[in-house]
Amino acid sequence: MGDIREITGLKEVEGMDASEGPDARTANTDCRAIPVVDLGPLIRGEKDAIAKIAVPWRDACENLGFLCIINHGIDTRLIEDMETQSRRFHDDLSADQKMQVRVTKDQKGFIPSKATILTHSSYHSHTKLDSVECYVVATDFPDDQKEVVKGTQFYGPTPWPPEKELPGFKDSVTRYMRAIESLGLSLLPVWEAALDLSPGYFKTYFEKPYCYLRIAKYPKVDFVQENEFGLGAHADTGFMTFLPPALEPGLQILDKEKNWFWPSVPKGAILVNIGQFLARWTNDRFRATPHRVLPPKNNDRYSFACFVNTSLDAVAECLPSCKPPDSPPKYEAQSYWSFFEWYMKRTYVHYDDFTDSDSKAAETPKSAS
Ligand SMILES: O=C(O)CCC(=O)C(=O)O
Ligand SMILES: [Fe+2]
Repeated sequence: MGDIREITGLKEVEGMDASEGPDARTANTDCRAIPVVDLGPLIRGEKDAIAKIAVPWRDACENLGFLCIINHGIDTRLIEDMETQSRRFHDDLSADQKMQVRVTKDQKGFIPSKATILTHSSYHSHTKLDSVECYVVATDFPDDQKEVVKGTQFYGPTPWPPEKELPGFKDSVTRYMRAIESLGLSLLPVWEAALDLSPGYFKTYFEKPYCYLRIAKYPKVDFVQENEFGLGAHADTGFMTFLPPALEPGLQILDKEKNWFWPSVPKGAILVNIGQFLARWTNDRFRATPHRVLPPKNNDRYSFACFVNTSLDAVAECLPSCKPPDSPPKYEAQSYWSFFEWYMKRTYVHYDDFTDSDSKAAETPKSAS
C-alpha cells in the first residue's frame, strides 16, 4: 500500500512542531481499500443483477457502512464540471456576493467557514469550529405547493447567485444533482434486496425525494492541531450519500473497532455511505458510519457530497426485516423532516437565528454525530 504520507500527499509535512506537538495529519493512521461494488450489470440491465449486487452491498452496509461504486454510469465530465463549478463559486465570488446567498432557514445557501460544530458528537472531543465553507443546493418545490405557501421549513427556495455573476453555474449544478438523484433512485431495488424487502418497498417513500448537495471548500492549512478539523466527525443524516473522492486528501472513516483510517478508492469510483435516517429505519442493521475531514496541506480542497433522501414527509418505522425478535425496535417512527430538523438544530451555530421551534425528535438517536 506504500507509505501513508505518500498516499495522502503529506510528504512535506515535517511532522513536529516544537510548541504544538505533531501535525495531526501525520498521525499513524493506515490507508485501507474499501469494498468496491460494480454496478455494470445493473446499468446494462442484466438478468439477476439486483440480486447479485445486493450481496456485497448488504455486507458493506452491515459492516463498514461505506462502499464505492464503479461503472456507475455518471459521466466523468459531470464530475469534472462540478469541480470547476465549486471553484468558481468559492473563489470567483467575493465574500459579499457569497453572503448575498447566505444560508436560509431552509438550510439552503452559503454557510461560511467556522459555522459548524458538532456539539453532540460522541466520536471525539471537538472543540474548534470547522474550517469548511460550503454552499448548499437542495430540492426546490413548486411555488403553489401548500408547504411552500405556508413557509414550512426546508420547503423554501435555494438562493442562487445571479446568473450574470456566475453564468451557467445553476444549470451545471442542477444537471449534476439530477444525475446523482436518478442514480440513487435506480439503486432502490438494490437497497430493497439487500434489506430482504419486497421489490418496490421504498417506492412510495421516495415519491418526492429530497436531495441536497454540499459544495464544500476546505482551505489549505500549514499546521493542524489535534482536534482541529475541516469537518468534524459526523454521520450523514439522510438515506444515502454519493461522494466522488476529492482531489486533495482529507477524508477519514471510522471502522467498527473505532479506528480512523484513510480510504483508498479506485480511480473513477464514487463513495456511497449510509445516513442516520436509514440506519435508524434498519434498527442499526445498516451502519451510519462516522467520518471526518482533516484540512489539506498543499492545496485547497473541494468536495461535493450529494445526499439522496426520502420525501420530507416520509415516516420511517423499523423495517419488517430488521425487527428484533424479542425486544421492541430501538427507535420510534419518525418523519425525515423531523429527524432533519432535530439534527440541523444541533449542528449549526447559525441555526438559532432562524428558529425558536420547540419541535423535538421522537427521541435522541443513541449515536448521533
Ligand atoms: O469532503 C468530504 O470528503 C466529505 C464531506 C462530508 O462528509 C459531508 O459533506 O457530509
Ligand atoms: Fe459526511
